[in-house]
Amino acid sequence: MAPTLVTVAPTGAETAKTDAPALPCSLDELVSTAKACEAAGAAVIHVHVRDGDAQPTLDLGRVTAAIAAVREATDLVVQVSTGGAVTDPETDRLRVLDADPDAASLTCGTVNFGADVFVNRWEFIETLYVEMREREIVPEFELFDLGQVTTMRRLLDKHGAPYGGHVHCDLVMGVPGGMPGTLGALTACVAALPAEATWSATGVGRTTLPVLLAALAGGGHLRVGMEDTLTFAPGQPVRDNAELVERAAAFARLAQRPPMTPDEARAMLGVRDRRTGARASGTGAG
Ligand code: KMH
Ligand code: ZN
Repeated sequence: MAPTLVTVAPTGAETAKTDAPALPCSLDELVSTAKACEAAGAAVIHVHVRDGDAQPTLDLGRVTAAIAAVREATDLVVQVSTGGAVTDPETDRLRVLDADPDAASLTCGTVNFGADVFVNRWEFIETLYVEMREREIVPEFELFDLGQVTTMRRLLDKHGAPYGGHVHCDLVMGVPGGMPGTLGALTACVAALPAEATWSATGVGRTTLPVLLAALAGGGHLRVGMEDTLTFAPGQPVRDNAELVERAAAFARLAQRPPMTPDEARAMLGVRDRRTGARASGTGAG
């Protein structure tokens, strides 16, 4: 059985620091979270950056510093969010690719997002995709409903394979406005993916555990983190991101599909190794 890729999404753009004090917002908090989550079994980190007031930002200097700091402190594959916050303009969302991440998220359609709308026009999806390939950045297709699977396939048909030659998707389930976090929805999406694609699934809020268990059962990979879940159990706030990664890793071991290492994730995803020195030669533990 293939090992399990565990991605951590530690921060997101929606939650206020005041509502979840454990949310990593400063650079120091992001780096210590990344280290703890790597030790707990994560191989990829999905990064949203906050400013000095803990507000979401796509400021290129901050994003570049965050990516460099996580890369310096861990071996994790560093995936930047191009989704940002629902209010972010396309120009800012595109510019984060200049921060030289290993990978970047790429949402394949517009979706209602609670009371907001997460806008992803076809032309913008194409631009992000082509620009990622020119920069040798591996996309992770973020798919919030079945129609976005179709759009991803249209993109691949029109523009060819992504950098690295491998297609990896994250099915984001349970967003109010997107697909529900149900076995039926998961099965429909997985059946519609290209045969050679790999996929993970993310259940937002109370769909976290059912989606996690269904993904493991279905041969998929896992994304967890405080971007998606703030409650560990009914009435019990999440302690920190590492607690969510530890639980995901424990379920993966139970399923006899233990967490893969960051280097195994690089190989599976086709990521170009941007680490330098000891880390690049695989001796950079710690
Ligand atoms: N914050 C959401 C509006 C992504 O990171 O690519 C979009 C999002 C997806 O989180
Ligand atoms: Zn995100």
